[in-house]
Amino acid sequence: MRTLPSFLALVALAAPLAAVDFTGLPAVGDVTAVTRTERGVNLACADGATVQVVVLAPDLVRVRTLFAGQPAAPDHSWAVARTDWAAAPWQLSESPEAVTLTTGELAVVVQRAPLLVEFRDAATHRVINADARPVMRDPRTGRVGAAKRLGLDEHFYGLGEKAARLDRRRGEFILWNSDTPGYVEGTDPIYQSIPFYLGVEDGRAYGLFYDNSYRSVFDFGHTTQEYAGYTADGGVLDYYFFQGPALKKILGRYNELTGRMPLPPLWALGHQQSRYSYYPASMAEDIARTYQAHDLPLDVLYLDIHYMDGYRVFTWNPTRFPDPAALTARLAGDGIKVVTIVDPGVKYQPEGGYAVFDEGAAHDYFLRRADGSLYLGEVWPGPAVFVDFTRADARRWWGDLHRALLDRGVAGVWTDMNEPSDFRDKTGQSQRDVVFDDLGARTPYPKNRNVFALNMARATYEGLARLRPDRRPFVITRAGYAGVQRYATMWIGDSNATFAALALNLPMFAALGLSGETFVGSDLPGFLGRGDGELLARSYQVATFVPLCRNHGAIDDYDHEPWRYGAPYEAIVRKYLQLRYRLLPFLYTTLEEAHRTGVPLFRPLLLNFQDDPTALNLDDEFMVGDALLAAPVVHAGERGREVYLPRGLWYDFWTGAPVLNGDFFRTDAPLDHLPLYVRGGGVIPSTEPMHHVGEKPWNPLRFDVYPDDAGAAAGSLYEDDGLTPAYATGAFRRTAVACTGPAGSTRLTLAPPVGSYQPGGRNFEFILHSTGVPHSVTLDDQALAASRADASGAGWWRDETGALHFRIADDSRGHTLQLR
Ligand code: MIG
Repeated sequence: MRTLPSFLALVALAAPLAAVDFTGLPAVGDVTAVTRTERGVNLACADGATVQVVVLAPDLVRVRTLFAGQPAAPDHSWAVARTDWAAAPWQLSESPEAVTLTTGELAVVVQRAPLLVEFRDAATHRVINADARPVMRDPRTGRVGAAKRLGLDEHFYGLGEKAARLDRRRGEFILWNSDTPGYVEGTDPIYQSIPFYLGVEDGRAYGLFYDNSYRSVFDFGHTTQEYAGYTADGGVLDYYFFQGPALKKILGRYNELTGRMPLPPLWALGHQQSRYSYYPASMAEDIARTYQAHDLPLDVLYLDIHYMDGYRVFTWNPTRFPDPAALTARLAGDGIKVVTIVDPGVKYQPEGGYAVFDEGAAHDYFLRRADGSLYLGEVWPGPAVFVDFTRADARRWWGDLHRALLDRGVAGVWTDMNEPSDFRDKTGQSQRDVVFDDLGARTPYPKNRNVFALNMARATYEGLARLRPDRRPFVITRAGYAGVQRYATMWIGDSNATFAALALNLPMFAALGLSGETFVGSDLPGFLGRGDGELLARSYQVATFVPLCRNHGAIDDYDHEPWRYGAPYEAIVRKYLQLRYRLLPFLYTTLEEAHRTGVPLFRPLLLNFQDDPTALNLDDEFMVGDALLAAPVVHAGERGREVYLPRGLWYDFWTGAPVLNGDFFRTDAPLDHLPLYVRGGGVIPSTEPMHHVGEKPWNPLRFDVYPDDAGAAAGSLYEDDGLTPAYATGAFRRTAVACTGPAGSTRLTLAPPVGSYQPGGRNFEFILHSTGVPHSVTLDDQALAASRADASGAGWWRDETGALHFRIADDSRGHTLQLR
């Protein structure tokens, strides 16, 4: 028996190569001439190729190779959101051996023969990253390749959605959007393709974005220790190099290049319930009512494919949902929003009677094969056609079709199956001859599959924004490519309801955050299978801090709603959902930071503690923003675990007790307990729990202040109307809170709020953790009276944990509390 697995492994090795393979890929020729351009150089090569080096910013350089004989293609990318970069000063110097471009931060040294590009730190001249070989292209197949030198202790992150550990070192990954239900760690590829990665060595980071949507392979020292290799099955070799050394800085630039996540409606952070599928309408209402009866918060209810008439997109099944507008209105009365699924496959109905097919066919919006025949796939409605989302007119038409949903009160759209999946052949092999318009260039399927979902999400997002300009669109997608964050939030597809899958959630969410996608989530407690109450409880403990918190389950599985597992488990879910709603001010503030800076909400420790080697591959803890650290239990039967806290002062979130660390320690974690810590120096805004977002105003608004070992802390609160795009034009409010030490003369300052949004009258409550009892407290130099928690008006008191509370009215002004 023992020989069987290794025999299978041998068979697997003999299977078609997944490995990065440079055979048959000739290298670009040596540099023969250098031409200065406005923003860089064009390097003419002996074989007729041109390598363009373009300085976009002091820390961002694009390297684009136009190989000899490569068909000219327009300089266009569906991923890139920004092409107008302010001029960044740079200098050119040439020697017989090399051409060097120097910016404020980078020296790009191009060796002439062979042509090798090296990125150095402009100040220290240290090599950050360098070609191991010249770039390559096979003129016969069009495959392109690149190889970068591999540092002995270099670690790799990113590539978006991968069912793998956080650190990609020694791994090898394929980018080819694929419908892979029930995937496990190691299944590759899965739904999304983000060809962006980060390299980190000795605490310093750089980023590389290979903007090519063809099927590609990334090899981080899997095949050889010589290089980190990259190949793509066609297209351009066009990459962007990001200089750090700070990871957060790189993410900021990546966010600028590929576009920011717009803020979703605040209710997107609420708890969501889905099932494949809720029908008829009365069942959806029963679920909503049961939520209320069980005192469990709920913001969103999903309708999966059975709401449609024969799986025809943009229709309603008249028997199951005779009056969808009445349904959404009744649910809205309880604060519950409805999100409906929309699949890309349009039922092929040439006999007429289905307007979506008729209109699409009349305008010739559906994809065709090279021989001119319609591309017919097989999905839920049976034979189906697919829209060419590379066409602006088709996107606009598709976007407008959402009127059939919005007019009936639907609040958001869930786009599924957009790899695109086709039951006849999920690999895409037999679709290779499908042609996309692609801005008139008429490019083949292999270039377009990975951007299909991106363009569909764009059509959906822009449609919702157009049809309902006073509301922020909410779009959720399964597949995607770089830049998808501009249009959609995502979930990680058909995960298993197992502890192994729960453990895998953590590196998956962390890697997505390191790849530009902050609004991520997974089905609770896993899509396939039901799991048990223990899995449910542990899943919700993680999901408390995951942007998309959605319970969902497959058609043939037992019910997944929180009350189906028994009262003790339901109570745990309630506890954590209440915590989530309490922390909405913190979660929303952190989400807005992600929107603005590209630094994700859900973070691997590495992102906040880049210099800490222990954080390099820590897969079972995560941080929320830079203040909270969660060490969830993700294994069955465990009632305790090892926790690592980086150096510094931390606090136990539940008790407020200080924990001084820089090491691993063991902690108890009974089933209802999530080990949760606050970094000293952090400020956490929170409010009262509620049943849905917007049930009541955030009053009181609490700021839990956790001083660091010098007595200092700082943080802020971001608010806006949570619903409209007005935030983008200044209708927000930012409130900064700071604490300065030392103990004995602590001062808390509330800065005057910034921004035009007016939240209305309310109280602020500051909770200062870990300090002695003051003799006196002044508010703006006037004595602040001692008071009690259950009293009203301004005052201060001490609670049973020893924390000090200070209550003041929010009068839209700055204030200072001085303790002595
Ligand atoms: O697997 O629409 O990932 O969330 O419930 C079948 C039915 C197609 C896949 C999605 C899943 C959804 C299901 N869909």
